[in-house]
Amino acid sequence: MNIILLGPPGAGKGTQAQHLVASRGMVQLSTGDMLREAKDSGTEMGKMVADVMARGDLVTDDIVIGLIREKLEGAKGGSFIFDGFPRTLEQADALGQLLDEMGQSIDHVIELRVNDEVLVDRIVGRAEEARLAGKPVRADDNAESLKVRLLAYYKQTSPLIGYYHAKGMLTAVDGLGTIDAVKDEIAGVLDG
Ligand code: B4P
Repeated sequence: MNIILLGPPGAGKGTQAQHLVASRGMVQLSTGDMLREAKDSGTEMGKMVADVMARGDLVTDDIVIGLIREKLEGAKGGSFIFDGFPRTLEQADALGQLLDEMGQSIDHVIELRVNDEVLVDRIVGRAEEARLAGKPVRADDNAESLKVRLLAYYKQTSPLIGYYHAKGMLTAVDGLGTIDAVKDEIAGVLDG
């Protein structure tokens, strides 16, 4: 089973993906994690994307699609969770084609619905928690970058809701509940 977790920044895509990895042995493909890894290890590509990510803008489609292609080609099967990918219609088309070539498809697209006030609280809260624990704070976890991230979501990513709804793949889940409540709702969709 392959699924896409769709939703604005801080909706809980990464959080829920990790639960699915632990509970179902699925394989998490997070483009955010891949890009942060490239940035932290100082690769050429990492240097190119660092400013874009810190600002809160989307990285270009060709870079992100390239990362996913590489992961899928290197994978030895398994059930994939696409976490934070696709984020544009071009990425969605590319994913469809890549899976098609592998004889696979997307089974569920889960849209995590959370309002902007809660998103801001969560992201600012995560930055505060990291600061208190003496851990590094994500360069884009601040009020200014978050504004740009939300704009990018509404402008470039939210059209995917209609795109997948038209294909009959989309289920919206209330992302406002506790982490466990959201986890149960997602399990209901996958097992239902
Ligand atoms: P991502 O890494 O995908 O980050 P995100 O959207 O901000 O986070 P997510 O929704 O996973 O939230 P999380 O679970 O962490 O992207 C970062 C950047 O990378 C993008 O802005 C862009 O620049 C670039 N990028 C990534 N993919 C791209 C693509 N495909 N194309 C172009 N650019 C791309 O949760 C956040 C916080 O909320 C955590 O502290 C968590 O504990 C808390 N939380 C989660 N669920 C909760 C709940 N139910 N209740 C209370 N708290 C909760």
